[in-house]
Amino acid sequence: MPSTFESRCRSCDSDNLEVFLDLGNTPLADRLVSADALDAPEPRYPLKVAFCHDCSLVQILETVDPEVLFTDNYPYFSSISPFLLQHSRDNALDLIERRRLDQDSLVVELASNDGYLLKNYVESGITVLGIDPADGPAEAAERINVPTLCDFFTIDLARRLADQGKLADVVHGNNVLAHVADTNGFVEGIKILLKPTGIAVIEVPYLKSLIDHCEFDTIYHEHLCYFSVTALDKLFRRHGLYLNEIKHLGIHGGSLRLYVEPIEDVQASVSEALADEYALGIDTIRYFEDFSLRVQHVKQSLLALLRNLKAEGKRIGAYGAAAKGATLINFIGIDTGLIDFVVDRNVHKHGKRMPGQRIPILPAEQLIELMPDYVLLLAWNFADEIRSEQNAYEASGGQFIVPIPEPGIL
Ligand code: JHZ
Repeated sequence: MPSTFESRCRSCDSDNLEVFLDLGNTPLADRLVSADALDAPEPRYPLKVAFCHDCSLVQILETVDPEVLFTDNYPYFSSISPFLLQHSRDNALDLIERRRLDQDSLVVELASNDGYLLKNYVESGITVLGIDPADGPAEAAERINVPTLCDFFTIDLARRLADQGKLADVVHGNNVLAHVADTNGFVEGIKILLKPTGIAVIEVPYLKSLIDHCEFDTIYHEHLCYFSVTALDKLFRRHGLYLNEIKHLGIHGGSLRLYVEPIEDVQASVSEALADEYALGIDTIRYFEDFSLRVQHVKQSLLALLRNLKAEGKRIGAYGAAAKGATLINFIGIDTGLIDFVVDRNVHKHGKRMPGQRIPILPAEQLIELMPDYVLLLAWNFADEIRSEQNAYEASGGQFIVPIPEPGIL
């Protein structure tokens, strides 16, 4: 499977990159292994994380072909999480009010997945267009009346839409900016697609949260970039777009919602975040220098915890066949000798196995029947939601283990 090594910054094209974390060679995090592929070898790709000394962007150096990553059998369906659905609905309702959107407005979402966000606009009679290259989620969106173009968003597609008079009042892009190989092309495409009075509302996991909480498992080949406000501000300005406002969100271990417009009107939320990041030194390699050691510490202490429990004869399962779970188990070396199975609510994942370690994935309802002594929370970002769904498991004496920021029993 094709991949390319990048020696230049994905944002500013500098060659002044410095690697500060090497997670080894890992399999693709969302390439779950189906029963008929158990004998086939799984390709692995280097996972090295670098800092750009010129524009501060943190990024991985390997680009795996997006066709391989996101088209056939992409198993991620946003609508699995009620929390994410509510979070998205609140976002849409807020924008309908703030921007006074009506029947004449157009809202476009890049990476619209199964229509989890746009359906809220459809409900209000607002015209929408979803764009997503993954056929399974795109078909699911069509089934709930969210018109979806099954394609990658590129400058060319933005031009075609603009030529057809399809200019957007709002462009959404949640958890997609980090996923695109042509970072500048994607941002330029947003500029082309937006009305001069339009706004792009984009969510990205926040680099500061990743570093502070040691969320190294959120690093995998789908995520090419890891954003600070400092790096984002530079990226948007290069394309005549302005990061005017940000909100800090708890979702996905700590994210930013970015409000980006063709007109400059920078609010205090942005200037304060830039000042905070400068004070922390996020624009220098020093900020990242001890990260690799901290990651090694999590690896050793989680392995020790799981091995000790096994030595006591305990049975251990896991919850959440998440992409981040694939990084965690493969980097740490958690295999079927330690974890018997992973449960998950997503039916598209059942019957498959986790990449690399080949741990079987079962329906979430089976947890209470199988009743392992401990469950490693691979989807630790949804800990509250999962614990409330599985309260019978805890009530029956089961215990959850969190892997990060410090491995421990809840
Ligand atoms: P989840 C995803 O990563 C995908 P992942 C993507 N790469 C991205 O950018 C990030 O999010 C931000 C399941 N689950 O969403 C669903 C339950 O079973 O944290 C998922 O398989 N029961 C685009 O895959 C997994 O857990 C539940 O109650 O690392 C969670 O994966 C809930 C809430 C989830 O992200």
